[in-house]
Amino acid sequence: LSTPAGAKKPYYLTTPIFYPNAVPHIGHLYTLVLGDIFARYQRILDPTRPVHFLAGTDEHGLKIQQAAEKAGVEPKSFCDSLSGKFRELADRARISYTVYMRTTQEQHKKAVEHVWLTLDRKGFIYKGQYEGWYSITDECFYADAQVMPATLPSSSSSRGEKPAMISIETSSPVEWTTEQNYMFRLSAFREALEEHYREQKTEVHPPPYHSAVLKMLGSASSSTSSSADAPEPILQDISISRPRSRLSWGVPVPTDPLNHTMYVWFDALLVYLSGVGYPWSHLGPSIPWPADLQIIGKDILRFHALYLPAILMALSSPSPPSSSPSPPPQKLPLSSKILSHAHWTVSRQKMSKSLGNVADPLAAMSTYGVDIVRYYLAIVGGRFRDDVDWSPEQLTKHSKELQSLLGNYFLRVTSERISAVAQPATESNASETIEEPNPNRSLLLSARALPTQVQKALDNLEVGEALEEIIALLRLANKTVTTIAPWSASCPPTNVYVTQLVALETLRITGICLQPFIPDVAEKLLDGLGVPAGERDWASAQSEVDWRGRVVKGVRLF
Ligand code: ME8
Repeated sequence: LSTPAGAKKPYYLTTPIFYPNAVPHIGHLYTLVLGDIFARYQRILDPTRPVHFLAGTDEHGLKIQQAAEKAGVEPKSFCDSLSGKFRELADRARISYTVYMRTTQEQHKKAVEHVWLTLDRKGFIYKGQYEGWYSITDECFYADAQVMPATLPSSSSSRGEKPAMISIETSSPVEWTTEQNYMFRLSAFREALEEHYREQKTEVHPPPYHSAVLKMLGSASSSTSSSADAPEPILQDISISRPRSRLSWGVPVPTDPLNHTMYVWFDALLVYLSGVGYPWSHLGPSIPWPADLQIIGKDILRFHALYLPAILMALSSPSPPSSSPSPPPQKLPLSSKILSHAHWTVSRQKMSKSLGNVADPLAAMSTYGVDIVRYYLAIVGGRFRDDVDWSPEQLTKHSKELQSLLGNYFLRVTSERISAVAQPATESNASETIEEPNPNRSLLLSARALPTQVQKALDNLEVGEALEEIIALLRLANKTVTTIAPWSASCPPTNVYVTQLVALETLRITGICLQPFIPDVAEKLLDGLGVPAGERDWASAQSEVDWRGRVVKGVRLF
């Protein structure tokens, strides 16, 4: 089936946009690397399909306003400098984003105003009294059941009248807040959302997070939930503005700009639309919407799995009959997949500036190399289910293993000694020249199976599994060459030749599959093997190559 280039809906993936209230840490790099793995994978899986990859910074809200105040700088210039640090991190780590969106950009504010006015016209916004425990750190309200008393360090517990309270989940301090705010009718979407997730129309991965979403929706589905579980509060309407007296740093509410500023999360979630040109006149093949994959940390699952989808549903719903004639609503489908990952800790604790345990991603990349850090984050953090601890010892262990299995192997099988013995046999390629029984045959079969296995793992969003498959093949390759010992005088020349061909073929396939994870090393490897630029896609990994006449140059990969 030949579809002309450009006629396919682009693949669209997103990472969260980070708060530029402090310098980035290793957790931010981790999410970016995961995004980059999928972006690069999609590009080589189907080189004719454009990939849009959004990253950026979330620059409004009380947290930024206060951080800027503390630094004695205007919020915008405060954000300019810190947003730059996030972008620098992404560039240094070779994150192949295509859009770097900042919520202070005009394009974003225009889109957000459009959404507000549309929702208002459709009756999904009303003014109401809102009370709850507000955390500035987390930029959200908590219910009574979600907070507990705590003793806070003196600097942050200066208010005498109430005991200090913190969020049970994040330990962030919260304050009792009562306000007249604009509210969004989130509760109107509970049933539709429940049905949507029950039918797996959006898949939240890994599955425990899918169940968590259903639980947030009050669905009694999960077989694990027992009557002893505390009842989850069902979906309530959310406050989507703040009085301007308290929050001035944000997008003014277009219907009440002097008195109200939009709640930072309302504005932030819409970046996924504004970043790819919303509002569109219609959804066509060149528009990337809906997102194919949204990668987030587990801390912001509720916002991505409930709030954004409800806003999209509201935008897609018809206008009330009483309102003035308006165009038919544009259907805005929900994202296909959400990948929610666990967190990185340092010394088993949440990273925090006050604890002084923040792992610096730029320093790590300078010390160990960009691809080594990417590899470590992906292989150790590739299962997403449990929190993982940042450990330089583990990093070194994984780095050594990769260098030995890939780097040393490459140098071994391209060494002059082997190449000198290896004579082009009359037969045309590796698979034809192998005689049974020969460990080369099983290595070649395993190598040929690799792209399908890696593809299966990545299509299932199992990054760790994909890398494990690659490492398992490299282990087998190393074992095979050690067993055959082509460098020994007793190894017959044909066997030396076949061993080298199979090794080169194994490296070529591995190199193609490794491109999403460690792009620089993979490039050096493929360059060394003389693989042309047009033969580095997934389909090429699955086809055979005639090595005759190719010039292979063993180079240091690390
Ligand atoms: O929440 N381990 O921004 P944020 C792994 N602006 N990942 C981590 C992490 C850790 N310890 N800490 C942070 C916000 N992350 C909002 C998002 S989206 C419309 C708005 C990653 O700067 C992870 O992806 O607090 C997490 O969800 C995100 O950074 C939160 O970044």
